[in-house]
Amino acid sequence: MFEKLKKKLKRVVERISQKAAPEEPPEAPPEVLPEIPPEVPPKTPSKVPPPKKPRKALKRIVKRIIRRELSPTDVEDIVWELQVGLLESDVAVPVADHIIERVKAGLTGRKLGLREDPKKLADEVLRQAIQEILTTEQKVDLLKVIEAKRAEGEPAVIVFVGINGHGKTTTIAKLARYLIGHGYKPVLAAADTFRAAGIEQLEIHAKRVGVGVIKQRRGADAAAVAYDAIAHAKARGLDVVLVDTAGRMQTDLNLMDEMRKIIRVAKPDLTIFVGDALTGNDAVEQARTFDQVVGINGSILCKMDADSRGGAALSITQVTGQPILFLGTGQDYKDLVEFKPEIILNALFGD
Ligand SMILES: Nc1nc2c(ncn2[C@@H]2O[C@H](COP(=O)(O)OP(=O)(O)O)[C@@H](O)[C@H]2O)c(=O)[nH]1
Ligand SMILES: [Mg+2]
Repeated sequence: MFEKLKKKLKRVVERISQKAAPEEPPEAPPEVLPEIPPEVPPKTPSKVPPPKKPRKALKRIVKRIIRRELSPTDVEDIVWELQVGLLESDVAVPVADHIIERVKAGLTGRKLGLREDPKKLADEVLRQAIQEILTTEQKVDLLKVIEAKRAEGEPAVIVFVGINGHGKTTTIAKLARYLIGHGYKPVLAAADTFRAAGIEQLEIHAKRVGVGVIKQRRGADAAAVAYDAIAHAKARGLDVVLVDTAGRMQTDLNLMDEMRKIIRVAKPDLTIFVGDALTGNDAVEQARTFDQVVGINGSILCKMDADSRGGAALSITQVTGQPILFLGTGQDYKDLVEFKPEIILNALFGD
């Protein structure tokens, strides 16, 4: 995960370390020994204290070694390299700018003591900036949402939106398995009625993880399928309805109308965007579009196992203002991890 971005950040850390490292003291001039004239009787030791000048000079050098301050030029230099690295990794421009501002603020005027490790300082400043952009005020706890609905005797309804082929159906199956593992009873709604394959794929996954599917024929009204599934869950006392939807390009106006209708009818407790991390900033733009049209409460990013650039993961939280809930880390149903900023930070700064 994030191999390329990790390499780039490592270079930035090295650059900071070099700039923040204490300067070597200037080489001392070769010692010139005064020639002692022969046969001169040794002088009696003088009581005059040694001249002050050399001591002062020595003090200045030591001070320079101990306190090497990063100049604005040093910082600009470092930040330039960081900016290039982030943009090459497909981090969204406003997010890259934010990281850079924080790094600038963290480095400018910083003085390093002799015993301080400049690499540690560099790591800390970068880590903190990235942690910030991965954290939202908005917190979403999926299990808590389900619990709260269960307390009301209602199923929690979760609608998944996103572009086809990016991992929505697989992720829904992974989540069903996850919820069953946590003692809940989910049911899936095959509201991707646009393609016959859409319904079949969901059924295949559902069978494998052992969860029921509510479906209608191909071309049926997607909102009606979601409605049926909710009614079914209520009648059977199930806890969660996971609604799969069609995902043509986000610019498709019919699709967006269909999404709005599903949301109006299903009144979901959560609407989750599922994106493909490999598409980088495109995934972030899709999330933003879905957010504008139907409002999302969070994202799930798939294919993290294959993503070497990290741009989507670093950008999506800030751009949408909504948290990442899970990461898809492989094609198996168990390959779903609850999101924590540390996962990203460890991938980027771990050994
Ligand atoms: N490597 C990897 N592949 C994934 C992941 N999630 C989904 N996929 C694959 O992405 C492809 C499309 O997934 P699918 O769920 O059908 O996408 P949908 O069209 O959005 O419903 C499938 O081949 C999945 O196995 C993931 O986290 N890692
Ligand atoms: Mg699908």
